[in-house]
Amino acid sequence: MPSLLWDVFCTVVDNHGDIGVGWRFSQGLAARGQRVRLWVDDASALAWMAPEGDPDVQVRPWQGMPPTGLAPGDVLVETFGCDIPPDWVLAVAPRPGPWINLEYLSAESYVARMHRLPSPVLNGPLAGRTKHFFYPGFTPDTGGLLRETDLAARQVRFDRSAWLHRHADGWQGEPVHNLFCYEPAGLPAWLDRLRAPDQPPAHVLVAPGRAAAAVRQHLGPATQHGPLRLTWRPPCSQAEFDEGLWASDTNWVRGEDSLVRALWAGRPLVWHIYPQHDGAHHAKLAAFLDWLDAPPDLRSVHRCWNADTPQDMPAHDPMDWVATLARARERLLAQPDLVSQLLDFVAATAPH
Ligand code: TRH
Repeated sequence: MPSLLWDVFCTVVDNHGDIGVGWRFSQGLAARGQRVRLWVDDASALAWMAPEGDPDVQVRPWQGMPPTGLAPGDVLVETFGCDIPPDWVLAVAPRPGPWINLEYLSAESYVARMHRLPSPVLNGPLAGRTKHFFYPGFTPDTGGLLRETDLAARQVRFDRSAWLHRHADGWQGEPVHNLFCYEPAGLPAWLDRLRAPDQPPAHVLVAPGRAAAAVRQHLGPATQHGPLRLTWRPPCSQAEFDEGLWASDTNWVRGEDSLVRALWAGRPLVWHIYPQHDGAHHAKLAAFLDWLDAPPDLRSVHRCWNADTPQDMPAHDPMDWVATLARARERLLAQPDLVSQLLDFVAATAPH
């Protein structure tokens, strides 16, 4: 595929997933020889998420009126239905070309049905142009997941013990939980269980932001609580965030991007799904657990972790989930990644 200029649009709704996915996606394009303008309404999180930037990804402010005199781009990407105003479309893509609507990730069955469907614009200044839905997903009939070309090689080179000695304060070989969540109703009970005097030593790497605030609200700022040791993690780059997932025995992740990264880590994981007001996240979670072929105790733990009110978490040993997650990773590695699939799709739809 020749080097094209991609205009990727991203709105930060809340949390870090929108810009997190937008950045990984843009970098994935750049790694495959493409040039990207990433238009974002709030790029502040990139200061810690991607401090080194990327020479082939220009981060540009998406505010107000479009700048004049822009070089025309080749492909337009709207992430998560962020709805690019016509003025902007005409400024960056004066010639009609591929226009992709990159959607949210789900394991639900509608994804395969909707993936790649056209959505013609019927009215207004953009009438006659066509957007195409592009759905990430877990199965070969979807757009797949973001995955770097060198991911597996970096994982093989990774030195877990050295990483934990550097980043987990006072780590002495105890099992490590990586905690990146919202405010699960079951969090206080989970922490209380880990700190009970009869429990073996455990270490929790607490992600900054909402996870840290929720833990601090229950335990205060101290780092040692009986057998439980906490490390308050600072905000770090995506590369280091991923390494934390590779290093941990169990990854308690949330949202969209960290779930995918935990799947690549291939370690036991529990997902705190982004809650939607209409409760649609319950079906989304169930579909994911079905795809994962999750054993009953992993499903029960997910039910508790995602419940609106505290519920007793069943006895479980995350080590029992190792094979399930390893199999999931193998299945996913056998499928083409999202950026490669999108490049093929654009090559097939672009006017020749
Ligand atoms: O932050 P999130 O909860 O984002 C969510 C979800 O994507 C959700 O689907 C979306 O609708 C909502 O935002 C608006 O969780 P997520 O998706 O895992 O994104 C977190 C990103 O932050 C991910 O790219 C990893 C990155 N990160 C770092 O790079 N360093 C850090 O220190 C931390 C804590 C996160």
